Amino acid sequence: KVPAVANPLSEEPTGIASNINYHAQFNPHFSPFKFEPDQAFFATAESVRDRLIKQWNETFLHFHKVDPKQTYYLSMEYLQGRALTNAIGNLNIQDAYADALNKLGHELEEIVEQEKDAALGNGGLGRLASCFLDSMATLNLPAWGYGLRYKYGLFKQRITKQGQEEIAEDWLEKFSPWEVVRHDVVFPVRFFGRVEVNPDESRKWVGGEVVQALAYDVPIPGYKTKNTISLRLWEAKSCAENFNLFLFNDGQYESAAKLHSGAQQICAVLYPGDATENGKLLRLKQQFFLCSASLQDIILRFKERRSGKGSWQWSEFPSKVAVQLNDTHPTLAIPELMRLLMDDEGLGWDEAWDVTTRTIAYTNHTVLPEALEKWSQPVMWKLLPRHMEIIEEIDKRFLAMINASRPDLEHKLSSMRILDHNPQKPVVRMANLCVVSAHTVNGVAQLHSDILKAELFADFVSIWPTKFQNKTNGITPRRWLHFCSPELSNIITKWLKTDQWVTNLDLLSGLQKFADNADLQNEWASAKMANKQRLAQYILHVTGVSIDPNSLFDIQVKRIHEYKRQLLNILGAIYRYKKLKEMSPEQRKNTTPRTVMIGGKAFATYTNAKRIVKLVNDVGEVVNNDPEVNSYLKVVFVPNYNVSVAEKLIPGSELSQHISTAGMEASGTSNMKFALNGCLIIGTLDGANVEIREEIGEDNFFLFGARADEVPRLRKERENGLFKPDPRFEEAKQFIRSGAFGSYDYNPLLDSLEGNSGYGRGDYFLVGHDFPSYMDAQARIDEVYKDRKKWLKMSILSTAGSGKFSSDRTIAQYAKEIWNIEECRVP
Ligand code: DL6
Repeated sequence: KVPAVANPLSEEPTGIASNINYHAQFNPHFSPFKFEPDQAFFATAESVRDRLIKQWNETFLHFHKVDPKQTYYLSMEYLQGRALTNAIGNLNIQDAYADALNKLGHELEEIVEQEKDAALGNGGLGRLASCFLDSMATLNLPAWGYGLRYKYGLFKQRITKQGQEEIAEDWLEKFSPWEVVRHDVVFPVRFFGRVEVNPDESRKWVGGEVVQALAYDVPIPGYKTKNTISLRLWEAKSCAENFNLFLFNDGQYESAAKLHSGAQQICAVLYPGDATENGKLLRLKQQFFLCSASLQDIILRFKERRSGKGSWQWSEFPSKVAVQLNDTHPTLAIPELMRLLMDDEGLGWDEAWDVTTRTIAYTNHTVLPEALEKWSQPVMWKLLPRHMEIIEEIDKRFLAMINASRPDLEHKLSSMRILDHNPQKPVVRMANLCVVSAHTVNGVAQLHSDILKAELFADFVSIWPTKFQNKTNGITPRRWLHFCSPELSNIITKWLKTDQWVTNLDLLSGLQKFADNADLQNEWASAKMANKQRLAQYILHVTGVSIDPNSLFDIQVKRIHEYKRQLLNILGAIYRYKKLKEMSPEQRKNTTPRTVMIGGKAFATYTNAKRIVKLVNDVGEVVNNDPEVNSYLKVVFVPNYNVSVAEKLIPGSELSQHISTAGMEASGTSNMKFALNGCLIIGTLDGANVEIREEIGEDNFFLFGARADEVPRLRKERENGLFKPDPRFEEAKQFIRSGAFGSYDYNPLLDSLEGNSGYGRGDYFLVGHDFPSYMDAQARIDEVYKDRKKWLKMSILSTAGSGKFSSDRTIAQYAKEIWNIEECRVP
């Protein structure tokens, strides 16, 4: 009944419905005779994309005209998740879309569930990049993201009797309705080859393999603004000349297409396993591919925008371009920018170095030694010979600078240098290259930035004391409260008498004065209960386990890693189970019923992480099927944790665990999402927990565990045999060893918690040390939960104290204190 002739930009439900209908009938992806939910999703998304493209074009033209200084965020990861709810929410047309879909016989809630997550990232670092894009657009900043268009993003996790199984996740299986391929934006990217020296001493990188980088733009709309920025993702492709027709006609199909398939490998998967030499080479190729394509594009845009404005100088580049490196993964942007400026544009070293160092800034996201990238020098010489020359020169000049001006640091040079010439394993230290070359280096939470300055980069701080900053991470309040928990969002708007908090999160502090108000508490409780019921249905659907919405919902979701200590959580649950078993039925009635939910993916080759996944599942199997206690405790492993699962879990949570060994979690961002949603935190003084506790008040945070500054001493004491384990800890481990959770051999995992030192032993992550204070904090939680009013007050205060953790605040600080860019709003 809906006419197929559409005004693509109508905001009326009938006009929207006809635009959806138009896409369903006239785009060639599906048969026009069906309109099942998945077809409806694609048609709906395409109709939204029409609006985004218009806004994207207007934004691009406006930036082009104004020519402001623009930021380019280079990241190997973006965890975008689903886009539909976010897009129609930011465009403020959700209701009209819901009505339009009703006219077409569908429910918006059902349609949004059809979308696959775009999971082009592993965890916090990638999700942070996506939150940042949302804030850049919302703040009307001239800023773009650059990344790679992986065919297979983060793997799908399947749980079997053996534990975690990884399956390739084909998010492009049908296609992505959000991206726009730009056949006119293609750059050549070279690998291997050799360096030719010209008679005038200038150099040219020639030969080797050349692949094409093709741009795909994903429009990123800001909230209630026309500004729509770009996430430009590069795909690698080969050109027709690289296809050997002669060999193909000779039946040698693989040889004929060798260069083609080589190009396709580059963007085939997010983070290819790097245990083999081939895997390492591929990862390095990916990093360079991102850097080279992005910088060629940035330079071209700079020239285009400048050329309309009379004569210009290269020295103006840093006043028009800021490049932010998201961790060390895009470090090759440094030598690539140097190469492009010197070899292609003819600048001398000093001028190129001045431009590069005034353009590039670096964010560090980890102090874990194994995560600090080091690339083999021989591999780099082979793949990127010209870049290695440049890196050598940077290293040489750094050395000379220290020798000339800081002789007191000479004995530190072996660890400060960019090139580590260890004859067994010569490597390039990417973090050192970033610190030497970037104008600003920042950590991602105050504690983390302090640790960077006091430990990891202490010697560099003594040379460049003003180079180091802190930028505490943040999350977008749109996705992580306004859209994922509309009930709570409405209550907040009602009590604050404004919805301005969605873009000015500090306004949440206005809830503090109502924290004791019985009416607010009742509304709060019913919104939470509705979210818990929805979550319970989801858990039943994906695991078959029925959970009680009246129990305390206790959630830990994040990548599985020993330092994040999911093992501490499950050992606590095991101890709780054992005690419940020992209680009389009467005693059990006095306990606080709990549902412990743990979710997260383990890296495919990380054996202990996979053992932890298996253990959580095995414990759940026993506990959930034990009729004596299963109304007091359930343990659920939430499979395939990703952004859209998080959007269901977080609104329904009441307690969440952020329990890493102090000093090891750079920031954490899910802690912010949970606190914003009125969930109480049990946590250590680690990463952003420290600031969350300061903001929401220490009475509203369940603190336990060693502090970061105590950790080295505790490890030493342990090495010296001075650690005395708590009997509860011993009991929990012994219970597993007794076979209470099946016959799987958990001894290697438990052995990591035993002994005083040694590889895979010695409890490096201090689970044993922190166990008693963790259990005491858990006992306090059980007591407070019985006092409904107190719990609700704490929950309201958690939300009220979360204003600081908006990514709008973080990005505004980057814009002012690192990038020096200003708002450029589309009129
Ligand atoms: O800054 C985003 C995110 C932090 O919140 C996490 O604490 C931190 O672990 C993560 N870092 C990384 C880097 N690699 N490692 N490990 O993912 O960054």
